[in-house]
Amino acid sequence: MCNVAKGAYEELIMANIIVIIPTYNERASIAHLLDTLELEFHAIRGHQMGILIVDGNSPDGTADIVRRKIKEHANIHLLVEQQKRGLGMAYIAGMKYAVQRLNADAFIEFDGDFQHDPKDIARLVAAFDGGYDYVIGSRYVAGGEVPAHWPWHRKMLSRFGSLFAKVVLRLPTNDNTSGLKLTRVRGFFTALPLSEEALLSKRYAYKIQFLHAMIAAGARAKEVPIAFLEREGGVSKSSLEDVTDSLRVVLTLAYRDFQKSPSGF
Ligand SMILES: Nc1nc2c(ncn2[C@@H]2O[C@H](COP(=O)(O)OP(=O)(O)OP(=O)(O)O)[C@@H](O)[C@H]2O)c(=O)[nH]1
Ligand SMILES: [Mg+2]
Repeated sequence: MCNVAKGAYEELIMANIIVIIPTYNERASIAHLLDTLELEFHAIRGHQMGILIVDGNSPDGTADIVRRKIKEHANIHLLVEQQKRGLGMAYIAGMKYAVQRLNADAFIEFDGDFQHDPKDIARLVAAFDGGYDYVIGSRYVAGGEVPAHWPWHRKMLSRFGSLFAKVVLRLPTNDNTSGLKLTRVRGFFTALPLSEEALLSKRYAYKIQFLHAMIAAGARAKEVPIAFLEREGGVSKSSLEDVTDSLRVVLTLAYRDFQKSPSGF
């Protein structure tokens, strides 16, 4: 009797949460990252945790390392794109796969180079358990940090970019370009711009469009402070084009909002 009641309770709270990790030439960190995530998952009670790697057909053999890890852990999945198509494209492919093929109730966007701390996943999941629909690992709330070694212009661009998006798009959040976040699927998945045609940027700036779409869909958003770390090996794929692209995405979304609003701003 007692077991039946416990079973029913677990069924009620159990969610299938998929951590989506895009990779391009992350051979240096991926095995260590997957092992660390698997260890951290032990600390998360009441949910089924899985990992989906979306590899941009990395020439350094990242996908082969993932295939070896899949033999050790049944909850790791791999999607290999024909070629590197940009971060936004990798994520929309990953999100569709996570929901349609892996039946995800929530997914987490996570970097493949250890810049996100695997320990923070439990904190994002705790906020999801608290009823939030969109949980952002935030560098720009009390307790949040960016890498100390970032040059001043990168610190300034990141901080100013977030502030610019907040003011222009009237967002309630402070870190509007964070790469670490959890999205609740039910009630929100269909509100996301999940096609190449709907996506305003195939690159990093897709993140601003997704945040804007979640807030417009009425998501309860929560920022949890994180320290964004130094990348562990490998090479950065971000470039100045991501900055101009982000500016273009913010202005396009603002223009669309303006067109929709009968009274304007
Ligand atoms: N599949 C795929 N993965 C990508 C692509 N671009 C970047 N990534 C991965 O996405 C994650 C974030 O990219 P990074 O290059 O680390 O970008 P960033 O964290 O903004 O830049 P750094 O702070 O300099 O590392 C990493 O795991 C990359 O390997 C892409 O076009 N396709
Ligand atoms: Mg990185």
